[in-house]
Order: sequence, then structure tokens, then C-alpha cells
Amino acid sequence: MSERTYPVSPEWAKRAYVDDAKYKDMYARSVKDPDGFWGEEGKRLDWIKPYTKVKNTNFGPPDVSIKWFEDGTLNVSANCVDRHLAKRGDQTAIIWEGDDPTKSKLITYRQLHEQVCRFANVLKAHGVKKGDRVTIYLPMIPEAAYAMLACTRIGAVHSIVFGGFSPDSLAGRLEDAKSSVLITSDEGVRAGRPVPLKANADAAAEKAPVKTMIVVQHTGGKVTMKAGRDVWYHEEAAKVPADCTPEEMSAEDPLFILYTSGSTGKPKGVLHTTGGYLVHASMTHQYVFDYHDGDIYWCTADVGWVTGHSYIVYGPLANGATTLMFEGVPNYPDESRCWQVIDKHKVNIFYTAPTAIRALMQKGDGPVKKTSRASLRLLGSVGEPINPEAWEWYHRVVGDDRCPIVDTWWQTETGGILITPLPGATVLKPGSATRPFFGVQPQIVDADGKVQEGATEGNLCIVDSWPGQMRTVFGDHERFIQTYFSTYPGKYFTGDGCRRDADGYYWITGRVDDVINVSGHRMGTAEVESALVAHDEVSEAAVVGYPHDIKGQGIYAYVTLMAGVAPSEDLRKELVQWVRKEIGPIASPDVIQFAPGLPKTRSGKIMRRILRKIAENELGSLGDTSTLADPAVVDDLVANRGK
Ligand code: 6R9
Repeated sequence: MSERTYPVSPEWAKRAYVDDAKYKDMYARSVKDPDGFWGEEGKRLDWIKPYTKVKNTNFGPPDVSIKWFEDGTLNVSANCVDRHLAKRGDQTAIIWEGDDPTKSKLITYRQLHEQVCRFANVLKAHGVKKGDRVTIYLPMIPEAAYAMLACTRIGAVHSIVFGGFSPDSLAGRLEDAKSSVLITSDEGVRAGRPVPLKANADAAAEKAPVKTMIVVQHTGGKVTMKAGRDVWYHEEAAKVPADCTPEEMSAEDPLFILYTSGSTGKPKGVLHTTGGYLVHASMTHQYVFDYHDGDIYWCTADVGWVTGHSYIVYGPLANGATTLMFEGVPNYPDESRCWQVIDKHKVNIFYTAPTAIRALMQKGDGPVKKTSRASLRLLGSVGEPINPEAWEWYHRVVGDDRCPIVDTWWQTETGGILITPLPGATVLKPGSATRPFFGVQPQIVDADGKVQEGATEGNLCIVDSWPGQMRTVFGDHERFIQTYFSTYPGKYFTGDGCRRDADGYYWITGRVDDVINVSGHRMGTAEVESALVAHDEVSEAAVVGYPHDIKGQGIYAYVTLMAGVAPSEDLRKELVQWVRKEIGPIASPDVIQFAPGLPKTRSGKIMRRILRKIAENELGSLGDTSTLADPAVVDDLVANRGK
């Protein structure tokens, strides 16, 4: 891993909410006196009835029960919208940037209020009540935010299903959530191509108990409306008042369900609740991105993923921020799109995923350098370990060596960021998520659960609760305990491997199921990948283990080369030598397969399950490839296996 460090600049130490001394002081207080610390922090929200109890959590064994601010009451939409009206009614809440670069829209807090109220009244008119589950299957349009906030306004629990999921996946989620109301749109648009959301929703509704489908008109594409079930949102919205009193919710009432895949079984409905989640989303958004009034903030995630929930909608809006919502993709109409959007809307804070950074890096500096990006102040990364090479490129080329990068580690289950630099406090090390956020107590354990002290490597657990933590798996509390609290009883197990260096910095090495054991040496796939990507001619790499007669497991590397670089035997040998040099002989790849593309989910995560099967030559059991962004990639990998 890179040894280069990036100190906090004097300007940043001065302008930021938190400098290093303050970080240390606040962190110490947050773990010594969580009730005092979070009791104060909770005041960042408007409560209808203030809480008197702060933390009431138990990680078992045997029972796991997590409650924060349990006797307080509040409403999330009131906190994200109404309370800002007096001071910033005319400020832009949401900047919407369409897939088509000629289309964008500014929505003020006052307009947001009206839209949320109308949507809430439409839901009510269709019989939705407090506690009911409402499924949202929408593209990245403002109505997605309106619908989310409308649910919270009336106490309904939303379950967003990413627009890239198939009808079957949507049906499974509708069924699991026992959700009879589905909000969708005629179509979505990505890279100029229509996505048939309504048609997918129709197919899903064949298999799931959908009684009401509310359809937002977006592209005007042709759809079939089923009488007695389907209604147009714009027609319904015109019939209802533009005001709606927010429901008084208990802090521990459910806020949303979000389905996420684990290593086994069908996707789990991760359940988040009202008070603690919003405190955590708001606080992390403010401190991690050092958000100040007037800043323009852009997170490129989709609202179908947790990052979109916490850092496009809830965190930013709770803070009265201006948040940008982007319908499109980073390479449409061309590779400069992100940077053009930054210039167009004068974006100050930009938060994206390593996969996007690597894809753009592959196209070289040109598309970046032809834009100004002078408004940029801070960059962020989330979703997977960022290899130092991509980090350095992001820093040097995108940020012109001027913008700190916050590499934020967290999960759907954690609700918000848990391990991250703070830009005014933390010396950065490329590839490290650095230090724990306030109240977060990471612990590294070995396979037997023995706690490892000091500089070490092992499995990452968190030993005590934080307000944004998931409360249960919807409908299956036993599965919640089994999945997260039974491997190491009494601790939350993240499923991630992690290294802690002598400075106490955390380096996430990837999911533990991705760890390879070569001749008794444990190796993070991310480590080998980082080494490969550090080579000038490599754009992206994915490494998996496969059974090896002598070593136990061998290392199989899928390597995507930079545009214009031809695969060759010489290059293959060179890369093996390169990795030996970067990490050591034990890390030498046994197989390097040149791969024009890697199988990725639509959220950009590499599907290692498939890569492992190909590496293992288990071609008959590749499993479901339908959720891939580009299923054809797999055929090529199979055809060229080992080459
Ligand atoms: C927010 C999100 C969670 C998993 C997590 C880890 C990986 C996320 C990371 C990171 C290294 C980071 N991950 N952020 N690994 N550095 N900064 O992505 O949630 O989709 O649930 O994924 O993603 O492996 O366990 P989710």
C-alpha cells in the first residue's frame, strides 16, 4: 500500500468544523459518554416531544435490541423541509440534472414543501396509513425524493427498489415487504436510452400483491394503464391540497426498508428507524463533507442504494443543503460529463465511487482537463476500497492537487458513514478510510474472535452501537442476530476484512469472503488488485482465489488494460513480476486473464461470485447473471478463460 501521506492544509484546518485536536477530543467524549455526546447531538433535529432517554442498546448474546432517543417524537419530512422554510424557502433544495445535458431543474425548499405535501396527500387518498409499506421504483427524478419524503410525512415505510432491477427482483421485494402500493414512472432514461420501468412494474405486479400503482409521467413514453389499479400521479396530485400536517412519529418507528444482498440467502430487508438514523445522516453529512451554508453538494449515487438515501436525500436535506440529483451516467454524452456538470452548477463537494473513478481514469486526463472544476473543494469516495493509484489520479487530475479526498467506509446496515477522514482533521493516506467517526468503536478480531491490538489485520467488528445502525431484518429478527451478531457474539460483524496500521488507520481489504489463502498466507484481493492497477498499462483488475493443488488457493487475476494497450505474453509476465515486486512473491498471480470488461452490478460492484466460478472452471454454476450491468461480459470471460 502507498506510504505517501497528504497533510491537512492550513486553510482546511481553519475553515473546517473539526480540526485534529477537536476530533480527538470529540471522539474521546463520544465513546466515554455516549449519552451525553449523542444527547447533545440529537438537538440538531427538531423534536415534537424531546427525548429524555438517549442510548438503550444491547448487542447480546442472546438478544439484540437497539434503541436511540426512544421516548422522543419527530417527523423526518418536517426536519428535511418545513423547518427550513422560514430561513431558506427560496434557496434551491434540489438541483436536478437530466440525462440529456440540456435538461435541468432547480427546486426550492418552498417548492419541495408543496410537492412533498401533495404526494403525501395522494398516498393518503389511496388509503396509505402510518406503518404501511410503499415500494418506490423510480428513476433519478425529483419525484423520487418527493415520494420518499411524502412517505415519511405520513409515517409510511418506503422500500426503494433500484430501477435497474428486474421484474422478478421487484416482485420478490414487494412480496417480502407485504407492500401493496407501488410508485413508478412511465420510463427512465440512461445514456439516451429509455428504461421500461412501467412495463417492468406491470410484470412484477403479475406476481406480487400490488393493489395501487401510482405512475409518474416522465418521458411521455407509451404505457398501458390497468383500470382500477393504475393512476397517473399528475392527475391525482391536481385533486389534493398542497398542505399536509406531518405525522408525529416515535424515534424508533420504522423509516425505511432497503434490500441488500448478503453472502447467503435472498436479499435482506434492512430496516432503519426514524430518530437515530436522521441524527447520524445529518451529522455525518455536515462533518465528513464539511458542509457549510451555500455549498453545492453532489453525490452521484442512485436513490436505489443506501448512499442515495443518506447522502442525496436525508442527510443533505436535514441540513438545509443544496443537493444535486443526476439522472445520467458519467460517460454520456462523453467522458467529460461529470466535470461539465460540476462547472455548470458550480459544485463544491463531489462524492462518487471508485469504479467510476477508474473508468474515467482509463480515458486519460484529457476529458477532465478540458473543464475548469474551479468550484470543487472536496472529493469523496464510497462503495469499495479505492486503490491508491485511482486515489492519486482523483486527487491530482480531478482535484488539481487541491481537494482533500474523504474515503468513507460504511454499509447499508450502518445507515451512515462509520470510518472516514474529516477534511480539516485527518492526514490522508491514499487507500485508507483512516479513522472512526464519532461514537464508532472498531475492533479487529481473528477468525476465532480473539481481539487483535495495535498494528494488525483481521475481521472488522464494531463493539458498540451508533444511532444510524439498522434495527432488524424486516420480518426476521432472528436472521438479523444470526447474520451480524453470531459470528462474534456481542459484536456487530461487518463482513469486511481490515488492516490497522501503526498510526491507528483502518484499511478495508474487502469482504472477508474475498480473502484468499495462499500457502497459508492470507491476502486481500484488494491488495493484489491495487498492485495491478498501479501498473501504467492496467485500468482495472479483479482478483479471486481458485483451488490450487499445492498452495491451497491460487491467485486468479482478471485484468482490464488501458485503452489502446494490446494484451501479450510479455505483458502477462511483466505483470506477474510487477506484483511480486509490489507485494512479494506470495502474491504472484497464477493466472492473468486479460478481460475487456468485468462483470459488475448496476451499482458498480464487481461480481466476484461469477469471477470465482469462472476461475474455478465451474462454468455450469455461474448462477444468476441477470442483475449485471452488462451480462455479455461473462460470455467473453468464459470464452477466453485462462487467456
Ligand atoms: C455504502 C455502501 C457495503 C460494503 C462494505 C465494504 C464496501 C463501502 C467502502 C467499502 C472500502 C470504502 N465498502 N465503502 N470498502 N472502502 N470506503 O457501499 O453500502 O452497498 O451496503 O456496501 O461495501 O465491503 O461492507 P453497501
